[in-house]
Amino acid sequence: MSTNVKKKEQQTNSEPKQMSGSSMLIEALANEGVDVIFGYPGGAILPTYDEIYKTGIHHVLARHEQGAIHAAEGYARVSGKPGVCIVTSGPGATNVVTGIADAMIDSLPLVVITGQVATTVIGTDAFQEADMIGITMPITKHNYQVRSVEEFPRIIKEAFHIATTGRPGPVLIDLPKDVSLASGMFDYSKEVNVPGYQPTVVPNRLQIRKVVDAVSEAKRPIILAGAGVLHGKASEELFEYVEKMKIPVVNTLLGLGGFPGNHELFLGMGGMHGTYTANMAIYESDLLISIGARFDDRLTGNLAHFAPNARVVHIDIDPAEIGKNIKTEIPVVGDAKQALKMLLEEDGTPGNTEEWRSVQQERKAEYPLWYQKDGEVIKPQHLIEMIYEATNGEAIVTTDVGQHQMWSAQFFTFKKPNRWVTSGGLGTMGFGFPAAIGAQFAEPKTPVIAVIGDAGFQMTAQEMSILQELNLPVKIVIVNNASLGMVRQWQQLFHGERYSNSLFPIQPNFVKLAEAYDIKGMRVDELSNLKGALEEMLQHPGPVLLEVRVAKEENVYPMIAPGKGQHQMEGVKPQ
Ligand SMILES: Cc1ncc(C[n+]2csc(CCOP(=O)(O)OP(=O)(O)O)c2C)c(N)n1
Ligand SMILES: [Mg+2]
Repeated sequence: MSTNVKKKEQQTNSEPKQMSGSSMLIEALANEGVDVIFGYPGGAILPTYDEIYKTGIHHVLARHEQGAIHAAEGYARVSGKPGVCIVTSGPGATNVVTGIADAMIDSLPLVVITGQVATTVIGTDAFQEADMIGITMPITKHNYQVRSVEEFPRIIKEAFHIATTGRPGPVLIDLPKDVSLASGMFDYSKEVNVPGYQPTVVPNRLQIRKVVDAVSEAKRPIILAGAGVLHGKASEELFEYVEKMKIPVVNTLLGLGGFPGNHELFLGMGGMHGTYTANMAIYESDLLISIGARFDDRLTGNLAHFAPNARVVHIDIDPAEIGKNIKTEIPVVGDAKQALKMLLEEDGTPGNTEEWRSVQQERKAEYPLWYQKDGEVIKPQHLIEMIYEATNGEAIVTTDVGQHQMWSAQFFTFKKPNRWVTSGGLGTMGFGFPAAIGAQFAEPKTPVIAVIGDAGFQMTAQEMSILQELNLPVKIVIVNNASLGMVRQWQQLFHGERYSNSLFPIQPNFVKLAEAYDIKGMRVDELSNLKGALEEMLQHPGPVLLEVRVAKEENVYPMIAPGKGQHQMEGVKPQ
């Protein structure tokens, strides 16, 4: 990756010394090993931006604060390190609220610094004042307002600790302008001690033994692997455990890549648009081992029909998840990696699952994901398969929200961890493109493809400025179905084909839009030209926007309709 921004050597100096609040922040970021921050300046945060100017710390200027925070999320998801975002008070801060909520529900470690008006005027409706502590209380893992410069180093230390340990999440630091200007002693301790916050990492051995016994008794076991496997860096242990115990695996949407998608025992994604094999396996299982998943409603469908005959093991670092949606027989509170290591140590024996596994193999062969090809019309599913082929499945894929997201989850086979970046819990349109920018910073050498809907792209398209400025080689593929495809699908199926505000008779010229930012723009509308276009896109050293006009009325199948159970999938077609 070649960028026009030069990064100064970061100094990590923890000798106590006198300095301003804003200098403390930059020093602390260097101490935390932060190599890039995403942000946007403004009045209340100006002292910090002055320090950014003086120190040359690597700052990426977004063109809307929402772009900055989604980039920080994409960076965090791919690198496993905390994403850092700095914005000003008032509108700058409220513009990052969606991203904070997104990071909270998808457990992404972020440290978000918002400028604030001076402590002397807080609460007076001062210019650009917004109560960020009140606003973000329910959507942050923790938040702080710095009331004096003396407490600032401790707060920064704690913020990074809280964001990255236990179940990761976003931590907000609200920094009043006078505090950032005040001078105090900077002593960046290596120790951190937050009373009342001691996440349980190592599971209880007795609970692990109960899992071992349950596995040896089970005839129809299944592992449901969620994002916790990725956050806990537990993919290798999961692989080893599955190979040893021969238990089939289902991934959640956010868990994709935590187990190789091309493995014999992988049954696909579960849930609303998952595979028939995966959902039926959960439905028929006698033992369901959930690792780092949270049984969200898009996964479970109607709870009354969810895994009705299964004993449930729930392994999660967050005790609040256990029993939240599903009755759990064997709770295991702890880190996914630790839990799997302990399960491997216990040396348990698998039950007799041969028949169960052969049922899964037959179903996989009989009910694959399918779509109908249609001459020169490009089917979106086919497009995703072709992106997979053109990149040998080695790319990082980010998506927005909608049909293209589900097709990407279905038709791109994720073989490795941290190659899949999507807004799962909040379902945030506008996420995918800026997240790709953050992903590219996390992995400069890996191709990053942002697969985005024609509507969602328009929510954060201004971030093409970052690609232009830094010559960042992100490839944008717009899956253009000239509609809010997922909304259109639901209106077709559940609202009597009344397409209220979901079709676009007129659209921007996406190619010209890219060209306005000096980005190579391409358009394809015939299948025979698609392969060549994808190759041209991938070979181009800089950023590219490729608009692909796809079949407009294609729907995502199979599907569990709202209120239905996992065994009631529609659009399942035997091969
Ligand atoms: C910020 C936001 N607003 C509204 C929605 C509701 N919504 C979900 S999918 C969707 C349509 C997305 O259209 P597009 O980006 O073109 O993707 P497609 O479904 O066509 O692939 C909408 C409006 C949302 N998820 N996020
Ligand atoms: Mg669309």
